Amino acid sequence: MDLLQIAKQVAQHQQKGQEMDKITLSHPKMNTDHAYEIQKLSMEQAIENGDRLIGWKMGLTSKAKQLSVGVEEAIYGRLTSSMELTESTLHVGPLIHPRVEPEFAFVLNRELKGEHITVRDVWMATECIFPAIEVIDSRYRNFSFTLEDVIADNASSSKFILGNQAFSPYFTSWDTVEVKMRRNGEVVQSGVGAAVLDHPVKSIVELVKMLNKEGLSVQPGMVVLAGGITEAINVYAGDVIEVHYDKLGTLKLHIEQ
Ligand code: 0L1
Ligand code: MG
Repeated sequence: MDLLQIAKQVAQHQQKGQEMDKITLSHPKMNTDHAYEIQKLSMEQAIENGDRLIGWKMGLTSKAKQLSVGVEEAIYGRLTSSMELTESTLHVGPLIHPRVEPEFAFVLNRELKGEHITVRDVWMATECIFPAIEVIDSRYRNFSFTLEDVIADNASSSKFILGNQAFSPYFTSWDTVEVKMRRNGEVVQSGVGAAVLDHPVKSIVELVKMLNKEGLSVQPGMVVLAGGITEAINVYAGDVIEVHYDKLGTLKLHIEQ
């Protein structure tokens, strides 16, 4: 299996917003180690073309999410500078079948690494937390994939936006924050922070442990999306998405062609 060749194809589909066949159809022996290597190599392609690694995301962190895509474990992906939206508008023209989900984003102020990482280590290293919206856009037809496929496709990462206001990690109990997502004024999803591995901080612990297996770490200044608080919803040009985070305010995303 030529992992670099596969990674180049994945990178092209990600860059052009084009659907592709599941890699496991042509490479049924691909395992999760291969898949994370493909993810790394494909993101290196993007970085060679001018993008920059700015953080990590955790995906499939809730039972509901795992059930909805038929995958039974949390995964991680890489976030790059070109994924960050700086205006509250998402252009769906270049994307395939985007979905959005509310998340919390942790920003770290010191390196986090090692298999013995604790919740305390994460709190000591957390500079601030933002309410955030993640846009996922699987490159596979019908959002249908195996665990290995979705890892190789950078955990469906596409775009993300952070709120304007950062919060102290001690501002609230993040597992109790209630979240409501509206599409064009109608509530379409609601959830609570505990949906993310019982507490979003545990997602950061899990990420550090997973990265450690690859000899990687979370660097100071990096942003980490902890995982979806509700199920993701499809979005279409003309939609207005509003996510209300109890006590933290509301994030709006205008969906345009
Ligand atoms: O961020 C996520 O939880 C998505 C991970 C990949 C699975 C999917 O595309 O739904
Ligand atoms: Mg997510």
